[in-house]
Amino acid sequence: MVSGGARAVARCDALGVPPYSDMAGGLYRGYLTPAYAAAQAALGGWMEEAGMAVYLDPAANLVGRYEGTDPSASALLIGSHLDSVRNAGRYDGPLGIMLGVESVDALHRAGKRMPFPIEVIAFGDEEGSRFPAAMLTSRAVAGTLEAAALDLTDGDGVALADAGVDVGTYLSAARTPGSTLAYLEAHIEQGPVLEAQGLALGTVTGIAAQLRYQVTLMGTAGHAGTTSMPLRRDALAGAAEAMLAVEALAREDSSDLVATVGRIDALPGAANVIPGEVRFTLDIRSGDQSRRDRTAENILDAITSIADRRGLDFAATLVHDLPASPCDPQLMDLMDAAIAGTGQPAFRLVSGAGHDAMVMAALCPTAMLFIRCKDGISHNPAEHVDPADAQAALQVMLGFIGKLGETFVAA
Ligand code: HGY
Ligand code: MN
Ligand code: MN
Repeated sequence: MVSGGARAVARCDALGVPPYSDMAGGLYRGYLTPAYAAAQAALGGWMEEAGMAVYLDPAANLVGRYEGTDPSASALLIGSHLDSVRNAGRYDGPLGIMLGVESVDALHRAGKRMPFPIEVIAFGDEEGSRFPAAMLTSRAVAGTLEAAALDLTDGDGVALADAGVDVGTYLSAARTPGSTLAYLEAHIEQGPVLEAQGLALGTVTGIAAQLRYQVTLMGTAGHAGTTSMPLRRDALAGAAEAMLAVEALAREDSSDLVATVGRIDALPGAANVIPGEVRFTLDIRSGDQSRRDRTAENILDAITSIADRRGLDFAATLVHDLPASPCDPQLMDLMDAAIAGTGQPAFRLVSGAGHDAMVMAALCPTAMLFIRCKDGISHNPAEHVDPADAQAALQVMLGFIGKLGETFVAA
């Protein structure tokens, strides 16, 4: 018989191709796209088979609810995200959801109810790969999203309001404080630490602080053949210099600080036109928020100087500012104990990658379990997880849920 962990991996694989992907020959699943709807339909079926009542919340997150012995008790939420980056791996996000489904399936098959309901939540937008915002849907659930943040348009000019959600009721996805016992997220590590330690699993201590900007440099579009070099206001050449400054300033800091320009659009985008406008993303992270903010200021100052010297106009819009998010100390202890309970050594590590858990921390205590991935590769089709590691994670999640139940009854 296939283990629950192996089935979770197989389900992620099944969702890695059309119609669950918006691209042929690889995986891209954007928030509210046809592939997103298809993946929700498949997931809803799996949730029902696992004994859950399925519903869509006002932010188009799919939720499966498994009642506890006391339906009025606050719920344990288990989740991760269903969307992906472009040309993605198959496990970043979906694996945490599938392992949540498998956790409930195991309880259901054993005829077991916890003293609290369990809800498995598949968040819709974590990556920010369609609209220029990230963690939109967990921010809606955590109640930290403002109405103005819903004024979004994707790269094809489709407004969020026209993409299949009602922006008038979107914020009502917010859960009331106190209604959620805890949030548990299992996720591939997306880094090499566990593999280097020879460990399948680790308890996450916290998530690094993230800043994200959308940067615009404006020059003058002009004829590539007739505009002499001194007369040019080339926004793309300015952006190239700005990107090297980003890299140099991040390198100057020898801590965990990282800065990335991940996407660039040069307009009008023709071989014979000097680029008049360039837009690029800027992502800056560190476990130390003040270090992150200091470097961000230095980077923005450096780009301002480059723009001034080149006669370009410069604007940077803050997309998000996510504070460093420590996981709950008591839940970390429970996770360590659950790992030890399966005969594996407990091990703790920090997350440089962002997760919905960092947003959910505004609502309730959070816990994260990291699962080893091959060569630490993620955001890449080569992402790989050993089904045996996923099965080990499932055993730990069940141990964690059991221990949470004991704590709950004792409290
Ligand atoms: O950007 C991140 O860290 C996450 O993978 N969304
Ligand atoms: Mn990701
Ligand atoms: Mn992820």
